[in-house]
This record gives sequence, structure tokens and C-alpha cells, in this order.
Amino acid sequence: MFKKIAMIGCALALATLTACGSGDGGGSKGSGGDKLVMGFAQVGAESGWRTANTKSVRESAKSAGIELKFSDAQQKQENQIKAIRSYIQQKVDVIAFSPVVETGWDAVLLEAKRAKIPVILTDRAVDSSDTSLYKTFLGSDFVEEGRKAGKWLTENTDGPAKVAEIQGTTGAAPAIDRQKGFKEAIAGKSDIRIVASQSGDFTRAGGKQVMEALLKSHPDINVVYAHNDDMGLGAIEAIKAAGKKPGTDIKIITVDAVKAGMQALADGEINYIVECNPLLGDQLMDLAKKVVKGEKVPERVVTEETAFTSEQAAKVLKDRKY
Ligand code: GYE
Repeated sequence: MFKKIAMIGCALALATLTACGSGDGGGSKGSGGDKLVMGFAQVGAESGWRTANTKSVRESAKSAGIELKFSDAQQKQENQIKAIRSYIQQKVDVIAFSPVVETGWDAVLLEAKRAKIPVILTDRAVDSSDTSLYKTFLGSDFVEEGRKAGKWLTENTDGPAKVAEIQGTTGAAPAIDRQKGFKEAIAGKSDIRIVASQSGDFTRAGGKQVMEALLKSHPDINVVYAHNDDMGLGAIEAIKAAGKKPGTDIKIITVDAVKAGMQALADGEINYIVECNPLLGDQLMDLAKKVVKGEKVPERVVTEETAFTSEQAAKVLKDRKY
């Protein structure tokens, strides 16, 4: 296992990091008490998935009695590195973070290791050959998600499929892996071809912009595979503006299954969604308590997930929590 992940949270610069703390501490170790303190470096607030994930982490920390110092990197690796350094300086008990991209973490993680602060990767992996830099990685199997998306397409194409792939953030584990799994699943199917592939940075605006351009450069696109719901929803806006019918003229497959995506799926504007579960908070807090106590934890904890068709989305929509 050469990959790692982790989550962290809120601010831009070091100066703002303390202000971003959850404020429920006071009796923490970091500030002289004995409450467990977690420094969490979140990717950003780019998508519905991320919003649900942040909420889950905050709520779970609270109910687990863990003081959370949260920072938001606004999808920039340099901000996450600053946040992690700040947590090391503050001598938190454990650092968790969700690396915006896979590579470039060894130096800062080595600093945490030298300071004897355990690191948990959550949601996204890092690509490093030194697995001693983190204790565990909690999150989804993104390659499997891509495979599920591709498999559905192989089973639901009527005629040649000309696929536009709207990728997540360049260099991010879910973008790399969701592409890999999808390609694997469609390999050898001569009637399915990815005709264009571009990054929409996991945002709705990004998905819309990419789709607007692709509809012009490749007017024959009849399938969109978007690496998350938000980009798929952005693509829907562009498709409608171009006078085409999303879900009918152009089939749409996405990943996440957040409420807005599930609504579009139930409405027939998206055709298939592979679930990616953002509710990692409880498992994360549980793992944090264990690693701080020095207990052994599995080096990989994979989230369980499913996938939804339009009919299935319509059934579960009203109970969807995020
Ligand atoms: O799919 C996307 C978000 O890392 C699994 O990040 C996460 C991805 C998720 O922006 O919506």
C-alpha cells in the first residue's frame, strides 16, 4: 500500500488557523488540559460531498469529546502543508488530513513523525513509498468506483458511445483512480470511446465550463462521465443551454450520490450515480483515539458503498441525509 490520505480543515494562512479551531476545547492537551486534540486539514469546500464530509467530521469530533482544530486549504496543497506545520507547532495529539493531490507530502509528514504526532489519512491517499509516515488510511476505493461507472456504461449503451470525461482535480487520488477504474471497465469495448477528457476541479462551475467547451469541440458527445455530482450538475446546465436534453440526448454518469445529484438522477437528468460516502467522521474519531493510545489499527479502512439507478434514487431520496 503505497498510498495515503488524510483530512484537515479551514483557513488560508497560518494566522487564521487558530481562529478556525472548533472552539469546543479549553481543556485540551494542546492548551494544557487532557482532551484529545486533532488538527484536521480539509481540502476545501469545493463540492456537496466536501460539505457533508466537513459536517460529519465536526459533529463526530464533538460527540467523541475531541477538540478539533480545523483548516480549509481552498484546494491548495501549500495551504494544507502550512496547516499541518501549524498543527505540529501547536503539538496536537493527532493530525488528520485529506490530501488535495497525491504527491509531495513526504517532507511535512516526516516533520510530523519526528515530532511524534501520528497522522491519519482520510478520504484521499498520498503517493509515497514510505508507509511509516501515516498510521492508517480511511476512505473509499476510488478505482472500484470508476469500475462501477464503466461497467454500467458497458451494460447500458445502445450504439456507439462517445464519452466526455470530466475529471476531478488534476493529481488528486479520486481523479486518478476514477479514471483508471473506468478505463479498465470499458477496455476492449470497441463501441465505447473516450473522445475528450478534461479537469473540472470537482466544482459545479468547472463542470459547466468544461462541458460548454466540449459541446463545441465535440458536438457528437453522447455520454458524460463526471468524477463527481457537482461537475455533472454543471455539465447539465451547459447541455440544457446548448438545447440538448441531459439524460436522454446525452447520458450522464457521476460519482458521490449527494442529494442534489440524487434529485437529478430521480428526475432522469443523470442516468447512474456511483456512491462515495462522505460520512467518515465517526470512524475517523475512533481511529484517532486508538492511534493516540498506541493501539494497532488496520493500515487501510475501506468505506462501504453502493450505486444508484434512477428508480433506486427516487426511492431513497427523501431519507438521504446529505
Ligand atoms: O468525490 C468530490 C470531492 O475526495 C472523495 O472530493 C472526495 C472527492 C469527492 O470534491 O466531490
